[in-house]
Amino acid sequence: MRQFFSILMLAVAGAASVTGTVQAADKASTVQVSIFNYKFDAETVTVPVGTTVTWTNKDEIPHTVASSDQGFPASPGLDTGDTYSYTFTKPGTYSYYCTLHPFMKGKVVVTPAIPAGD
Ligand SMILES: [Cu+2]
Repeated sequence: MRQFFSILMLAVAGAASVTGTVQAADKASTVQVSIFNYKFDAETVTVPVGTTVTWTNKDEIPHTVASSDQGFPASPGLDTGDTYSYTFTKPGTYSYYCTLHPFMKGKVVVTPAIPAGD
């Protein structure tokens, strides 16, 4: 199980290709989210504040990344292979979707840099 988790973290560091919630590493870094097969993969990423999330369109058709509540600037149309990055500087939950395919939804959960004590 421990080994599986290590592999999981490597997958996240590369191109996130796991379903469900992904826990990022402690340090501020970049987290990759693939856009593939009309889905954001992973749909939910949990990252510490200061993390840059980079979306890469791996579909043959354009997609966008747009905040559901103006929590961050929307991407332009992303053609195949295009990327869009945003650095999240405030903790919170950022829901987003593709304006071309509104059923495509994702979420970035940004946690405080220092975990809250009891
Ligand atoms: Cu789309």
